[in-house]
Amino acid sequence: MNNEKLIHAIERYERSWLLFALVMIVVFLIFIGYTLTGFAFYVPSAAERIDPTTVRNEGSLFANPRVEKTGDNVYTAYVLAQAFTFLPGEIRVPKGAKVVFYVTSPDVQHGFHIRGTNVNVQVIPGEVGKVEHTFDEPGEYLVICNEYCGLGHQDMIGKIIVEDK
Ligand SMILES: [Cu+2]
Repeated sequence: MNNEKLIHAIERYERSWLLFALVMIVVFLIFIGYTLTGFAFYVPSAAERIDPTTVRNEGSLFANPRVEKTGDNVYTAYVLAQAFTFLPGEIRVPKGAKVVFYVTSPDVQHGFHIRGTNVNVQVIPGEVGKVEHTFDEPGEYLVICNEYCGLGHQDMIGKIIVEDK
């Protein structure tokens, strides 16, 4: 093989790899787009900033951690993730309800993961994290802190009860 032929052969080889990489990128983009539309994909967002030192004071959105009905089959939960509990410790909603969670921390960083769902938010003091989920299956869901927050971290567990009615 003379030099020129060899260079052409390499170019062809390179070109096929480039093409393969491009096809894979397109395939990945299609998969991501598909999950965005088909799997109740929800990106947690920072809803607003809040002063973590006064978040428990009267007048604050989180002074009284709670879940309330805010629409037709829509519930809004104001959750305080603190060392080492979630408030409210138990949230009750009916089956099929969409629950909008606002979560914040008065102390250190925590995690808010609802087992068996794709809800998984980092809870940062000073920020209100917003995430939503529709509970189609009745049952008990555990809320787990999955960001290390101190000695009680492994016991930081909450509960969501989805009632069948
Ligand atoms: Cu925690």
